[in-house]
Amino acid sequence: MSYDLKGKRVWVAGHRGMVGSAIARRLKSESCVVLTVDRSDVDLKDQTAVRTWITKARPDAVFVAAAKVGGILANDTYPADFLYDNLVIEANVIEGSFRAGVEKLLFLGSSCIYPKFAPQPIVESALLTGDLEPTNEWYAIAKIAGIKLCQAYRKQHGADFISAMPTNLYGPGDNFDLNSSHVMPALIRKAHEAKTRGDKDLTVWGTGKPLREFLHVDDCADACVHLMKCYSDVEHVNVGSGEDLSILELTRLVCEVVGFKGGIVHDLTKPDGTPRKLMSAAKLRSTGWRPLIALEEGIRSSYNWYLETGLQTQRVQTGD
Ligand code: GFB
Repeated sequence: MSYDLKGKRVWVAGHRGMVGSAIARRLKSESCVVLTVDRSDVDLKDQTAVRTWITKARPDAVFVAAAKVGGILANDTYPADFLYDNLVIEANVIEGSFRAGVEKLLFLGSSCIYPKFAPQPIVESALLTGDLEPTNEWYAIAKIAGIKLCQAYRKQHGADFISAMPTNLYGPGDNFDLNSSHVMPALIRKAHEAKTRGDKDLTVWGTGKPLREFLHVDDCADACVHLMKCYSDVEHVNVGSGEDLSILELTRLVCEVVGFKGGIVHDLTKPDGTPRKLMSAAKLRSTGWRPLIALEEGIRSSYNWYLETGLQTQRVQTGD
């Protein structure tokens, strides 16, 4: 089964976000017409606005990369926003796409859809086999609903809607705000600031023992385009690197790349979250895809992006 993107009108919903912008960059080499719309023109939480826009824009294919995202603390602090916003955005985009006769749609979820204590590495069939991790169950429930919505349109109407579940992503366009970010950009910023100030220590949240898998967002975008072209089935597909490391090991690696030589201390008032969520990469690998960006190389390029672009944004936001 293959879907040719050549000459197609392809809507990247969420093109301002880290994942959406990476998909839009990746699509430049696909000879397709990339469609985007800014939030100021169409609020994806507004069903009428979404339906009207899709009818006019006539996309053939859609990547649903629009979502409210954040790290462990943001997820735990704003459960209503993470559940409601994500449910409404995905429902509007998926239903609107179906109504407008979209030929192919790829919905992006997250590795947090799996049970907190799922056997590792986590295979796709582990979905809905146990309780979720409480710090992000709201986001997880919304993402599970998105997978089910794609499956429901396939079952009821034969729509070719598929889902991809990326692991923890990082890269250009990441959020470096320490309260709402994921661990990778937080550590890059903390290590940079600690080095610049000449601090003795850098503080990591939690015990440092949780294990996490990381994938560069450009690899994720490449996997999504690959799946859009070659995958067409009910079950979602894990998108990961197939390798994980502890938060403490990650902290050491980031400090090495950034050049911070001080110590590491732990803030045990912050949550650890799920102990481990290494996803099985077997299904995606069996389709012939593999990641190209090694972790250290990815951290180095993310740090460079932070120095060249992220820091400027931060200065504008804080008025420094
Ligand atoms: O990336 P992160 O925020 O999210 O945190 P999750 C991963 C681990 O890093 C946790 C630790 O054990 C954190 O306690 N950590 C250490 C830190 N220092 C820091 C820090 O300075 N900032 C942050 N943010 N973490 C998210 C979910 O879970 O993963 C989302 O909440 C989503 O729903 C995303 O699924 C991919 O990996 O725990």
